[in-house]
Amino acid sequence: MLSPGKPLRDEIFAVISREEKRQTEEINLIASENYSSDDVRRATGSVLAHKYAEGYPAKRWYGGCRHVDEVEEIARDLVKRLFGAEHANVQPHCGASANLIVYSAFLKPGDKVLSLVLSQGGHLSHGSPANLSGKEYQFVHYPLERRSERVDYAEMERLAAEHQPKIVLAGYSAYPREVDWKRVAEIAHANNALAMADVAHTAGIIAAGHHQTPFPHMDIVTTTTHKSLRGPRGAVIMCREKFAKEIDHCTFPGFQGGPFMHEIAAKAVCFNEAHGAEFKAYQGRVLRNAKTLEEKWKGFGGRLCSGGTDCHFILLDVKSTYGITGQEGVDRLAKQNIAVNKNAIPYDTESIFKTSGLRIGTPFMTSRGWDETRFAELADRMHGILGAKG
Ligand code: DSN
Repeated sequence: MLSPGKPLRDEIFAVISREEKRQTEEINLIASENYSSDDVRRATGSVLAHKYAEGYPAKRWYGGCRHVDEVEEIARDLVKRLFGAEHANVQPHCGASANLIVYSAFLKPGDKVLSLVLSQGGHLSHGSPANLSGKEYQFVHYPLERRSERVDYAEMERLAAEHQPKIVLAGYSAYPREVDWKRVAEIAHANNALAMADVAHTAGIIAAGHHQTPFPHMDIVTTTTHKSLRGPRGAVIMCREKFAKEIDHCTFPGFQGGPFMHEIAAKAVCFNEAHGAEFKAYQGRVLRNAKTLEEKWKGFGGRLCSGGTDCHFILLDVKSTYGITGQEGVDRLAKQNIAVNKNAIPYDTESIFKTSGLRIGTPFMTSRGWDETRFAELADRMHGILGAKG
């Protein structure tokens, strides 16, 4: 390790350059990653990072907030219009925090939440025992239906009636199908529960109008901004107006201190881009490219969880398709400069550290200009790598 000083400073920037090169040369199929615009990154690296602004526009604790007030107002307004929300809080630093903020706003320790378990496509912050959500609150999990590997809404309904949760949570990290928001909201409301959506993965597809927005059915919607939405690292909470006060109060001062105004400016840039025709076309390409992967692996006789995809990735059962674990799949592809993540499949018999699946996503490479032909060629190549003997 170099001593602190100029050589080390140069090394830090050299590392960043190497990562930039990796991101432009390696094939990235990680479904939760994307390549943001120069404008998003310009806002992220702006002087707004220097500003403390605890509070909300026109109600700040510190002076000098007139410009950051403007940018937060713009971000809130743009994201509300994208999703059809009555209220938005653009301050949450990340998706896991956004979810914990919502829980803290409406639950007491020990209260029940109904969600999908992480190993079937949920998220750590949806009640994993390893996460604060699972330690602080009592999560009950509805299953995926075993044969179709789709959300079992009838079982969700039965469990909601039996457990009387305070929140019914839908929206997932590794579930390749569109969610029936109306059905989830009806189940929640019939049991006096709040209907909460976590659309971190599909936010861009929803913003472009290719999937239904959870509003007006769902009460509260969280999302990150850096996945399919192609913005900066960060998150947003949207809700009905009647929940705005609790959400804002639990975000600040309840959970966070000073908002990251540079990230909020970058969120505003991202939301503005998401209102444009090019973004809608981009999301259409993301979906078509994922369909191409589905069709190719169906042609190879491969097994796709839930039988295919409605979104930006496929979940490939590599155990039954190739007789290898997800970890082996990741390792084989990494040697060929293809980055992908192992993923549990529904009712997986492998450990979470090995898994039987690969989640193969299209947003990043679509941002880099890849079309259906490139994805079809890639699928042929990956099939050869994953199916190779030994
Ligand atoms: N790490 C994200 C994903 O890959 O889905 C979720 O936070």
